[in-house]
Amino acid sequence: MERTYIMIKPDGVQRGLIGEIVKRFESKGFKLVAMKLTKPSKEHMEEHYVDLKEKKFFAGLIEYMTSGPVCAMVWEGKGAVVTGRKMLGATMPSESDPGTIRGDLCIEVGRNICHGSDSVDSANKEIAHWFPEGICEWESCSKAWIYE
Ligand code: YYY
Ligand code: MG
Repeated sequence: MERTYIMIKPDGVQRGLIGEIVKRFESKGFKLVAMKLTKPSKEHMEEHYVDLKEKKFFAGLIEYMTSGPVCAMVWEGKGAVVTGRKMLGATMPSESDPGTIRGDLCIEVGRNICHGSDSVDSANKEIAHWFPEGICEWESCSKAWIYE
């Protein structure tokens, strides 16, 4: 089953939106297989966003992302990567549809409250980067009511 790395950014944590975001993934039918509140080092966050290191917003992004704890999660389910991105909404909150997390809950790109993997490949890399200890395998009792 596909897995995606979803992270509630420091603004999402500070604004008390962990429950709201977790609720959306739970209600959708995805299964939570890893979760922790953590204050990553600058080096750890730079590695997470290494593909963006040439961007002019990189330094500000790293400063914002290391300004407080993040809630790191792995969610599992059919199409979790693509659907997770749809649930987050567009990178720019002004372009995120109502009904998406960013579309409903934030205003500025530099405070867009959540991260989601953009491909299965990056999901696997991000899961290994954030959860070197591994994830929690378990069987959900609702599986037969979510999948046919
Ligand atoms: O994957 P996603 O988070 O939707 O966008 P990315 O292009 O990977 O950029 C990561 C992160 O960088 C974005 O969520 C906010 C920030 N950022 C920014 O501050 N200003 C931009 N013009 C583009 C992205
Ligand atoms: Mg991205």
